[in-house]
Amino acid sequence: IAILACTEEKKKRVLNFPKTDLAAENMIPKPVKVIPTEGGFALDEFAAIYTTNAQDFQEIGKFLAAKIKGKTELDIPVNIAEVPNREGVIYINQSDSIDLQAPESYQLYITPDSVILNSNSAAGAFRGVQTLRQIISETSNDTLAAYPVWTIPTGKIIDGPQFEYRGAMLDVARHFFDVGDVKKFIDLLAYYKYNVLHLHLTDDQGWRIEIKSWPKLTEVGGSTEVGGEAGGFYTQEEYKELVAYAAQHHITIVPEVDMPGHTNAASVSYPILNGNGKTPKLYEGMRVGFSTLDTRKDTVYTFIDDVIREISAMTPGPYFHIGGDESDATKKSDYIYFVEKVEKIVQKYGKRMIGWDEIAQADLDSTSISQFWRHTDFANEAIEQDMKIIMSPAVKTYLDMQYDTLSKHGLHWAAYIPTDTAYNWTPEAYEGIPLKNILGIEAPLWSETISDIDELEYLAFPRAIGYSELSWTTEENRDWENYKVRLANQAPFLDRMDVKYYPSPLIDWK
Ligand code: TNX
Repeated sequence: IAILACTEEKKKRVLNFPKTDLAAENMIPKPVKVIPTEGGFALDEFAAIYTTNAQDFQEIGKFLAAKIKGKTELDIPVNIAEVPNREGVIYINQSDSIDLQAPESYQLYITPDSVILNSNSAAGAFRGVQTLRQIISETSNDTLAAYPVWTIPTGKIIDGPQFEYRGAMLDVARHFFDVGDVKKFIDLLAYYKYNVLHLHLTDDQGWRIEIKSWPKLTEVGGSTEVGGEAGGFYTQEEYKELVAYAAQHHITIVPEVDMPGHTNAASVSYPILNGNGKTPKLYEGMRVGFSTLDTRKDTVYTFIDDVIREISAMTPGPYFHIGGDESDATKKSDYIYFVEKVEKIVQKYGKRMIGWDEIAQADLDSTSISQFWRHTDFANEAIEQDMKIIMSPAVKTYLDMQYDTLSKHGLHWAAYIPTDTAYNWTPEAYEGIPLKNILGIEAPLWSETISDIDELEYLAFPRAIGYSELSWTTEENRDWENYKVRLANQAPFLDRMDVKYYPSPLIDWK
C-alpha cells in the first residue's frame, strides 16, 4: 500500500517535469546520434534493473546498480524475481538487431516509464551503461521530498565507436603504481569508454612483473625506480587481478616488455643478457637509449620465450607489446634480426605483436601493429607492409607532456600540450596516414616525473577525456567549443571520484 501511494505521488511529479533536452547533456564521448523527446524518466527507489539472462549481462546490471548507488545512494535491485509495483524499469538487453551489428554499438530508448538499453554484445551494453551514468542528474530534484527523484532526460541514443582500439598507457616502470592505483585509473577510463590499457611493465629503471622462471627480474630489477625510491612489482596473482578487473570494465590489458633497448633492469638481474661481459648497476636516472640485449645469443631468446609465454598465459587479450623504441645501443642489422625473431615468438603464443614505430624497419607480418609516436618514415614502412597503426603522436597525445611552462609535472621534449591542443587535431588525417590503416588512438603516460596517483591524475586529466572523444567519434561530430562545455561539466564526477585533475584555465569548470 505504501508503495502504491508513493507511485501515485511520483506520477504527479513526473507530469510536472520541467522540459529536458537529452541532446544538451554533457556526454563524453559525444554519441553518434541523440534524439531528445523532452520528458523525464524518474529514477528513484522504486526503480529496478532487469538484464538478459546471460552472466556477462547480469554483471553489467550489477555494475550499473553499484554506480547508481555511488551517485545517488539509491539501492536498485537487479533481476529480482517479482516486480511489486516497480515503476521505472531499466532493461539491459542482448539484441541481434541488424542495426546493432557494429562492435560495441548500442541503443538507448528512454521514455518516462522505462529505459531500454540494447546491444549485441556485453561490451556494447557496458558502453551504453556509461552513457546512462553520465545522464543521470547530478542531484535529486527535491531534497525535502520523501522519495527523492533523479532525472534521466528522455529520447533515443544511437551510438558506436569509430575506432576499435581506444587506449591509454601507463608506465609503471619509471615509477611503480600499485594495483589500487591502476584500478582507479581503469575506473576513470571505463567511464569514458576506453577499451584498452597498455601497461609499460619494464624499462631501464625497473622490471615490474613477476616471471617465475627468471625470479631475479623482480627481486633485483624491481627494487628501485627513478629517483631511487623503493620500486615494486606485480606478482602474477596481482597481475591476474588487474587483468580481471579490467575485463569487468570491458578493457583489454596490453602488456609491454620493452626490448631490445630499455633493458638495463633485466641485465642487472641477469648480466648474461647484455652480452658485453659487464654487470650493469641499477639505474635511477632518466636517460634513454643506453642499454641493449645481446641479439645474437640463444640464451636471450630462451629468456624472451619464457617471458612472453608466462605473460601471455595470464593475458586473455589478443596483443603483446614488445617495445622496440630507442634501441640506440643496438646495431640496426641486429635490431631488425631481433624484432623479426621476437615477432615469431609472440605469434607462437597466440598474440598479435605491437611495437613502437621503429619496429616497421623490420620485415613484419601484416597482422603486427606499429604504434606511431614520432617517425613518419617508419609509419610509411608499416603502411607499405599493410600493417595497422595505433596513433600516439608525442606532440599531440603524450600525457606526460607539460600543459604549459607552469605545469607542476611532466616533460616538454615533444611539445607543451594544453587541453585544447590535445583535442584539436584530426587523427583520421594525420601525417598522411590512411584512415584504413588506423586501428585507433592511444595516449601514453610516461612516469619519469610522477610518482603517485595524484600526480598521475594531474597529467592524465582532463586530457585523457579528450582522447576518448577523438577515438570514439568521427570528425564531423567534434567541436572544441561544444566539447569544452561538456568537459567543464565533468567536474562534479571528477570531484566525486576524488580525481586531482589539472584545472585548465581554458575551461570554465562547474
Ligand atoms: C620517449 S616514447 C620514450 C620513453 C620516454 C618518453 C618520455 C617512446 C616510445 N619512448 O622512453 O619515457 O619519451 O616522454
